Parts: sequence; C-alpha cells; structure tokens
Amino acid sequence: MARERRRSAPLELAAGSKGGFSPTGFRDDVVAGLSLPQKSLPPKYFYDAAGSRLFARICRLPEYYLTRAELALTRRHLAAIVRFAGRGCQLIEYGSGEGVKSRMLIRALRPAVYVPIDISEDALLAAARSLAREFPWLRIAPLVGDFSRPLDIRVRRGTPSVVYFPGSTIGNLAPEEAHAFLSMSRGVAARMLVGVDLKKDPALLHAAYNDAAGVTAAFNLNLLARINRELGADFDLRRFRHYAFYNPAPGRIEMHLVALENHVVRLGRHRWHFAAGEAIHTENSYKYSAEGFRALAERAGFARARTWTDRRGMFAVFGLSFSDARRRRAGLPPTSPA
Ligand code: AVJ
Repeated sequence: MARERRRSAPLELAAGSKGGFSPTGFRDDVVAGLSLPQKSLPPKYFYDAAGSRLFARICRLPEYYLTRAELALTRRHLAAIVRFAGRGCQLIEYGSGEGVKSRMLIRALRPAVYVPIDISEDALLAAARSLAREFPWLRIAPLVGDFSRPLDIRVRRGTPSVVYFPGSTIGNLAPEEAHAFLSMSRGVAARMLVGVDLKKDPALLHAAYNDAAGVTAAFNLNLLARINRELGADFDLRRFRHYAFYNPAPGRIEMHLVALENHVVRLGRHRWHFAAGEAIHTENSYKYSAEGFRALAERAGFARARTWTDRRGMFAVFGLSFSDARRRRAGLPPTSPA
C-alpha cells in the first residue's frame, strides 16, 4: 500500500520545464568548437549515459578527494548549513541530487519543494524517482537544463528559495562567467550554497585528474565516442590521449585530448585536420582560495559569505546571502516571507 502511494509521486517533467535547453545544440557546438583555432568542446557534453556512469566512478576514486571532502564537510557543518538555508525553503539544486550529500541536506532541511536541475533527463528522472521513494513527503519538480542561461523557475511567492550548487561544478566556469552566474542567480534566490574546490598542492590536484585506474582518461575520451555515436563522426580514440594538468597562473586544471599523429576527422561534410600533438581543450576546472571566492561573490552582489570546510581544508561550501534591502535597490521582489 505504501508502495502504491510512493509510486504516485508526480515526477513527469512539467510543460516548459526544459529550461530552454535544445538537443540540436550538441551538433552546432561540436562543429563550432572543432572549427576554432584552438579546438575545444564544452564540458557539459561529457554527461551522456556512459559519461554519467564514468563520472560516478570518478567520484569514488581514491585520488578524487572532492566528493568525499564535500560530503565530510556537509556532515560536519550540517546544523549550521541548515540554519543558514532555513527549513521549509524551496531548494533548487543544480545537479540531479542522486548523491548522499543531497539526501542528507533534504532530510535535515525538509524543503517545501525540491527542484533538481540537470542536463541529463535520464539521470534527472531516475534520481527524482529514487528520491520520491526515499522521501514520500517531498514535492519534487525536476527541470532539464544547465547553468549557462537563466532558468525559468516559477518561484513560489512567500517561500524563500535557496540555490544549491554543489560539487565544484562552478569551477567549469571562468571567474568572469562565475561572476555572471552568481549575479543572475540573485534574481532566483536570496541565498545560495556553493561547493568549491580549493587551491592546494598541485600534486594532489594533478593526481585527482590523472587517476591510476584511467577512469578520468576514459571519461575524457568518451566525449569523442559520444560524438561518433550521436553525430556519426569518425574519431579514432586510439589516436588521442587524455592530458590533464594544473595551470597555477589562472588556478585551474585543464583537460585536453591530444592527437598522437597527423590525421583527419570527419563529421558529415566537415573535415578537421589534426597535427600530431594538437589538443582539443575539453574542460577547465577552476580552484579558488576561500578569500578569492568570497571576493568574487561579493563583487556579484552577495554579502556576508559564510565558509564551511572539511578538516583538511580541501573543499569549501560557501553560504551566500543577498539581503532584501539589496534586492529592493536592485529592483528585485523580496523573497523572504514577511
Ligand atoms: C563535475 C566539473 C566538478 O571538474 O572536477 C572530474 C568534472 N572532470 N574529473 C571536476 C571532472 C574530470 C568535475 N566537475
């Protein structure tokens, strides 16, 4: 009986809930990226079904400390994080919320509504279904989209919204883009919880993106396999090598796929020549100091940044708030209940 009721949770995507996300964009983005003088591909396309499975394996790798550090700090500071966000809020999460961390937060926060936003519809609906089973009381309103453009979220009046952006996904944005994303988010929520990977010994950063088991390499190369599968290109994966390194001046991990020999790749009527040693830039993963990130958030209009970190100082979650006084000055409606 309980099972019946749980199954009835409304989990279909609501009309217009695709967040302006267009599937045809993939081909255009690939063609545009490979036609640039510095060939590059957007990292959001890593996450097809195979890529999402590989990423889940990355999160369990001994070298990939990020996931464990964020989980540990969320557990450690849960009471303070919940006090900051406020029980009964509308929780808007970028990411499908399938992780232990999101469950921990949902259990403690008891949000009135939970809006998971993810680029992968399959991952989103699967995660939403399992959350509905675990939390039968939870209203879930999944949304397909990414964080590259403002989302059309129908914010419930009178219920404060909190944007939760865990996993250091914000690290995929350059600091100026992260600034724009944070400024844009002020229109959706007066509070944000943002997970950010911190600057540290480059050897640890390097290892996290060059795991001994080769899972990160497989994740990176899967992007080419996906282009072959979905767009009919003829990438020969044996002719490319995963190459990731920490670049300390901009403070980022860069991931590339480097051609091992001179050759040509075809996609429809397009042909791209690869010289031996030429790279496709596939991802940037920016790392911040706690002060550096707080300064960025303040420039984006947020005040009173709170910082929570794990014991080893590897990772941080920032609690950013935007006061109603500031919202009024910016011409935005108040989000907190009177
Ligand atoms: C999901 C963007 C946070 O940058 O660490 C993991 C993606 N890339 N290993 C990261 C990723 C290679 C990850 N983010």
